[in-house]
Amino acid sequence: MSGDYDYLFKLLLIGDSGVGKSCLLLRFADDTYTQDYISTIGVDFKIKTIELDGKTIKLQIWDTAGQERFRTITSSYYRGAHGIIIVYDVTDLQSFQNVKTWLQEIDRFGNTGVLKVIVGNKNDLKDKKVVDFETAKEFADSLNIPILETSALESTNVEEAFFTMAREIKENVSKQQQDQQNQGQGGQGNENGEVNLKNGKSLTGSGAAGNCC
Ligand SMILES: Nc1nc2c(ncn2[C@@H]2O[C@H](COP(=O)(O)OP(=O)(O)OP(=O)(O)O)[C@@H](O)[C@H]2O)c(=O)[nH]1
Ligand SMILES: [Mg+2]
Repeated sequence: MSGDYDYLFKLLLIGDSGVGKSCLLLRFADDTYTQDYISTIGVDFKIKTIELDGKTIKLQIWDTAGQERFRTITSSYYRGAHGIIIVYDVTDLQSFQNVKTWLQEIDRFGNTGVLKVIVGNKNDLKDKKVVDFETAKEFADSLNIPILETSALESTNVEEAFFTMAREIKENVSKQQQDQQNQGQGGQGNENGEVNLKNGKSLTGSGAAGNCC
Protein backbone atom coordinates (compact mmCIF):
# COMPACT_ATOMS: atom_id res chain seq x y z
CA MET A 1 0.00 0.00 0.00
CA SER A 2 1.35 3.41 -0.84
CA GLY A 3 0.24 6.68 0.68
CA ASP A 4 -3.24 6.41 2.08
CA TYR A 5 -4.77 4.12 -0.51
CA ASP A 6 -4.35 0.63 -1.89
CA TYR A 7 -5.30 1.36 -5.48
CA LEU A 8 -5.70 4.33 -7.75
CA PHE A 9 -8.29 3.84 -10.48
CA LYS A 10 -8.79 6.35 -13.23
CA LEU A 11 -12.34 6.65 -14.52
CA LEU A 12 -13.76 8.61 -17.41
CA LEU A 13 -17.30 9.86 -17.98
CA ILE A 14 -18.42 10.15 -21.60
CA GLY A 15 -21.72 10.62 -23.40
CA ASP A 16 -23.74 13.25 -25.24
CA SER A 17 -23.84 16.82 -24.02
CA GLY A 18 -26.54 17.44 -21.41
CA VAL A 19 -27.11 13.84 -20.32
CA GLY A 20 -25.92 14.68 -16.81
CA LYS A 21 -22.29 13.51 -16.59
CA SER A 22 -21.17 16.49 -14.51
CA CYS A 23 -24.25 16.26 -12.27
CA LEU A 24 -23.54 12.58 -11.63
CA LEU A 25 -19.95 13.37 -10.69
CA LEU A 26 -21.00 16.28 -8.49
CA ARG A 27 -23.54 14.05 -6.75
CA PHE A 28 -21.06 11.24 -6.23
CA ALA A 29 -18.04 13.29 -5.18
CA ASP A 30 -19.63 16.18 -3.29
CA ASP A 31 -23.23 15.03 -2.77
CA THR A 32 -24.54 18.22 -4.33
CA TYR A 33 -26.77 18.98 -7.29
CA THR A 34 -27.44 22.07 -9.32
CA GLN A 35 -30.22 22.66 -11.80
CA ASP A 36 -28.15 25.30 -13.61
CA TYR A 37 -26.69 23.80 -16.71
CA ILE A 38 -23.04 24.70 -17.19
CA SER A 39 -21.79 22.69 -20.12
CA THR A 40 -18.30 21.31 -19.47
CA ILE A 41 -15.43 22.90 -21.36
CA GLY A 42 -12.88 20.26 -22.33
CA VAL A 43 -12.29 18.09 -19.27
CA ASP A 44 -12.60 18.38 -15.54
CA PHE A 45 -11.86 15.97 -12.72
CA LYS A 46 -12.64 15.10 -9.13
CA ILE A 47 -11.17 12.69 -6.63
CA LYS A 48 -13.20 10.43 -4.39
CA THR A 49 -11.83 7.75 -2.09
CA ILE A 50 -13.96 4.71 -1.43
CA GLU A 51 -13.71 1.48 0.54
CA LEU A 52 -14.31 -1.72 -1.40
CA ASP A 53 -13.88 -5.22 0.03
CA GLY A 54 -11.56 -3.93 2.74
CA LYS A 55 -9.39 -1.96 0.29
CA THR A 56 -9.06 1.79 0.04
CA ILE A 57 -9.50 2.87 -3.54
CA LYS A 58 -8.79 6.36 -4.75
CA LEU A 59 -10.93 7.18 -7.76
CA GLN A 60 -9.69 9.89 -10.06
CA ILE A 61 -12.74 10.68 -12.15
CA TRP A 62 -12.42 12.60 -15.38
CA ASP A 63 -15.53 14.37 -16.62
CA THR A 64 -15.49 15.12 -20.34
CA ALA A 65 -17.42 17.63 -22.44
CA GLY A 66 -20.05 15.96 -24.61
CA GLN A 67 -20.00 18.71 -27.19
CA GLU A 68 -18.59 17.70 -30.56
CA ARG A 69 -16.14 20.62 -30.68
CA PHE A 70 -14.17 19.17 -27.74
CA ARG A 71 -13.90 15.66 -29.20
CA THR A 72 -10.18 15.93 -30.04
CA ILE A 73 -9.28 16.97 -26.49
CA THR A 74 -11.59 14.53 -24.75
CA SER A 75 -10.57 11.52 -26.84
CA SER A 76 -6.97 12.00 -25.69
CA TYR A 77 -8.09 11.14 -22.15
CA TYR A 78 -9.41 7.66 -23.05
CA ARG A 79 -5.95 6.12 -23.10
CA GLY A 80 -5.25 6.62 -19.41
CA ALA A 81 -8.57 5.28 -18.12
CA HIS A 82 -9.08 1.95 -16.35
CA GLY A 83 -12.82 2.30 -16.64
CA ILE A 84 -15.19 4.33 -18.79
CA ILE A 85 -18.78 5.19 -17.85
CA ILE A 86 -20.95 5.89 -20.88
CA VAL A 87 -23.93 8.03 -19.92
CA TYR A 88 -27.19 8.54 -21.82
CA ASP A 89 -30.39 10.36 -20.86
CA VAL A 90 -33.46 8.11 -20.50
CA THR A 91 -35.61 10.97 -21.86
CA ASP A 92 -33.47 11.40 -24.99
CA LEU A 93 -33.56 8.52 -27.49
CA GLN A 94 -30.75 10.00 -29.56
CA SER A 95 -28.41 10.00 -26.58
CA PHE A 96 -29.09 6.28 -26.13
CA GLN A 97 -28.58 5.54 -29.82
CA ASN A 98 -25.30 7.42 -29.62
CA VAL A 99 -24.02 5.02 -26.96
CA LYS A 100 -22.96 2.84 -29.90
CA THR A 101 -20.89 5.69 -31.30
CA TRP A 102 -19.31 6.31 -27.89
CA LEU A 103 -18.39 2.63 -27.68
CA GLN A 104 -16.71 2.93 -31.08
CA GLU A 105 -14.76 5.90 -29.77
CA ILE A 106 -13.58 3.72 -26.86
CA ASP A 107 -12.45 1.03 -29.31
CA ARG A 108 -10.56 3.67 -31.23
CA PHE A 109 -8.93 5.58 -28.42
CA GLY A 110 -9.10 3.47 -25.24
CA ASN A 111 -6.91 0.71 -23.88
CA THR A 112 -7.80 -2.74 -25.14
CA GLY A 113 -8.79 -4.04 -21.72
CA VAL A 114 -10.69 -0.96 -20.56
CA LEU A 115 -13.81 -1.75 -18.55
CA LYS A 116 -17.15 -0.16 -19.27
CA VAL A 117 -20.43 0.59 -17.52
CA ILE A 118 -23.50 2.11 -19.22
CA VAL A 119 -25.64 4.54 -17.22
CA GLY A 120 -29.12 5.82 -18.13
CA ASN A 121 -29.50 9.08 -16.19
CA LYS A 122 -32.50 11.35 -15.37
CA ASN A 123 -34.55 8.34 -14.36
CA ASP A 124 -36.61 10.62 -12.09
CA LEU A 125 -38.35 12.03 -15.19
CA LYS A 126 -40.77 9.09 -15.45
CA ASP A 127 -43.29 10.97 -17.65
CA LYS A 128 -40.66 11.90 -20.21
CA LYS A 129 -38.86 8.58 -20.24
CA VAL A 130 -38.50 7.15 -23.76
CA VAL A 131 -35.72 4.59 -23.36
CA ASP A 132 -37.15 1.66 -21.42
CA PHE A 133 -34.81 -0.34 -19.26
CA GLU A 134 -35.53 -3.68 -20.94
CA THR A 135 -34.40 -2.39 -24.35
CA ALA A 136 -31.30 -0.77 -22.91
CA LYS A 137 -30.43 -3.83 -20.85
CA GLU A 138 -30.82 -6.15 -23.81
CA PHE A 139 -28.34 -3.98 -25.71
CA ALA A 140 -25.90 -3.83 -22.78
CA ASP A 141 -26.20 -7.57 -22.09
CA SER A 142 -25.39 -8.36 -25.71
CA LEU A 143 -22.08 -6.55 -25.18
CA ASN A 144 -21.56 -7.91 -21.68
CA ILE A 145 -21.51 -4.41 -20.20
CA PRO A 146 -23.20 -3.67 -16.86
CA ILE A 147 -26.01 -1.10 -17.03
CA LEU A 148 -27.80 0.97 -14.40
CA GLU A 149 -30.41 3.71 -14.40
CA THR A 150 -29.63 6.68 -12.19
CA SER A 151 -30.89 10.04 -11.07
CA ALA A 152 -28.32 12.63 -10.11
CA LEU A 153 -31.23 14.84 -9.02
CA GLU A 154 -32.77 12.34 -6.63
CA SER A 155 -29.46 10.67 -5.84
CA THR A 156 -30.69 7.28 -6.98
CA ASN A 157 -28.19 4.58 -7.94
CA VAL A 158 -25.36 7.10 -8.34
CA GLU A 159 -23.06 5.45 -5.79
CA GLU A 160 -23.98 2.07 -7.25
CA ALA A 161 -22.91 3.18 -10.72
CA PHE A 162 -19.45 4.28 -9.60
CA PHE A 163 -19.08 1.28 -7.28
CA THR A 164 -20.05 -1.06 -10.12
CA MET A 165 -17.29 0.50 -12.20
CA ALA A 166 -14.76 0.26 -9.36
CA ARG A 167 -15.73 -3.35 -8.64
CA GLU A 168 -15.31 -4.31 -12.30
CA ILE A 169 -11.80 -2.87 -12.30
CA LYS A 170 -10.87 -4.39 -8.96
CA GLU A 171 -12.01 -7.83 -10.06
CA ASN A 172 -9.95 -7.47 -13.21
CA VAL A 173 -6.92 -6.42 -11.16
CA SER A 174 -7.37 -9.34 -8.74
CA LYS A 175 -7.63 -11.71 -11.67
CA GLN A 176 -4.50 -10.24 -13.20
CA GLN A 177 -2.62 -10.51 -9.90
CA GLN A 178 -3.76 -14.10 -9.59
CA ASP A 179 -2.50 -14.84 -13.09
CA GLN A 180 0.83 -13.23 -12.26
CA GLN A 181 1.14 -15.20 -9.02
CA ASN A 182 0.40 -18.38 -10.91
CA GLN A 183 3.24 -17.43 -13.19
CA GLY A 184 5.44 -16.71 -10.14
CA GLN A 185 5.71 -12.99 -10.81
CA GLY A 186 4.33 -11.63 -7.55
CA GLY A 187 1.72 -9.34 -9.00
CA GLN A 188 1.23 -6.29 -6.86
CA GLY A 189 0.38 -2.85 -8.08
CA ASN A 190 3.38 -0.66 -8.73
CA GLU A 191 5.13 1.26 -5.98
CA ASN A 192 2.64 4.11 -6.29
CA GLY A 193 -0.21 1.77 -5.48
CA GLU A 194 -1.38 2.00 -9.04
CA VAL A 195 -2.38 -0.83 -11.22
CA ASN A 196 -1.87 -1.98 -14.73
CA LEU A 197 -4.76 -3.63 -16.44
CA LYS A 198 -4.48 -6.55 -18.71
CA ASN A 199 -3.49 -5.22 -22.11
CA GLY A 200 -3.56 -1.76 -20.61
CA LYS A 201 -0.86 0.76 -20.03
CA SER A 202 0.70 1.95 -16.82
CA LEU A 203 -1.07 5.08 -15.81
CA THR A 204 1.71 7.26 -14.56
CA GLY A 205 4.74 5.95 -16.28
CA SER A 206 7.39 7.09 -13.78
CA GLY A 207 8.32 4.54 -11.18
CA ALA A 208 6.03 1.91 -12.57
CA ALA A 209 7.42 -1.45 -11.58
CA GLY A 210 4.66 -3.56 -13.02
CA ASN A 211 4.74 -5.77 -16.06
CA CYS A 212 3.27 -3.21 -18.32
CA CYS A 213 3.33 -3.65 -22.04
N1 LIG B 1 -34.29 15.63 -14.01
C1 LIG B 1 -32.96 15.47 -14.02
N2 LIG B 1 -32.19 16.38 -14.61
C2 LIG B 1 -30.86 16.18 -14.61
C3 LIG B 1 -30.25 15.06 -13.98
N3 LIG B 1 -28.91 15.16 -14.16
C4 LIG B 1 -28.70 16.28 -14.84
N4 LIG B 1 -29.87 16.91 -15.13
C5 LIG B 1 -30.08 18.16 -15.87
O1 LIG B 1 -29.33 18.12 -17.04
C6 LIG B 1 -28.51 19.29 -17.13
C7 LIG B 1 -27.22 18.91 -17.79
O2 LIG B 1 -26.44 18.16 -16.90
P1 LIG B 1 -24.85 18.14 -16.97
O3 LIG B 1 -24.39 17.25 -15.89
O4 LIG B 1 -24.29 19.50 -16.99
O5 LIG B 1 -24.66 17.45 -18.38
P2 LIG B 1 -23.29 16.97 -19.05
O6 LIG B 1 -23.52 15.60 -19.53
O7 LIG B 1 -22.18 17.17 -18.11
O8 LIG B 1 -23.17 17.93 -20.30
P3 LIG B 1 -21.81 18.42 -21.05
O9 LIG B 1 -20.88 18.93 -20.00
O10 LIG B 1 -22.25 19.48 -22.00
O11 LIG B 1 -21.28 17.23 -21.78
C8 LIG B 1 -28.35 19.77 -15.67
O12 LIG B 1 -28.13 21.12 -15.54
C9 LIG B 1 -29.65 19.38 -15.06
O13 LIG B 1 -30.57 20.41 -15.25
C10 LIG B 1 -31.11 14.12 -13.34
O14 LIG B 1 -30.70 13.10 -12.77
N5 LIG B 1 -32.45 14.37 -13.40
MG1 LIG C 1 -20.56 18.34 -18.13
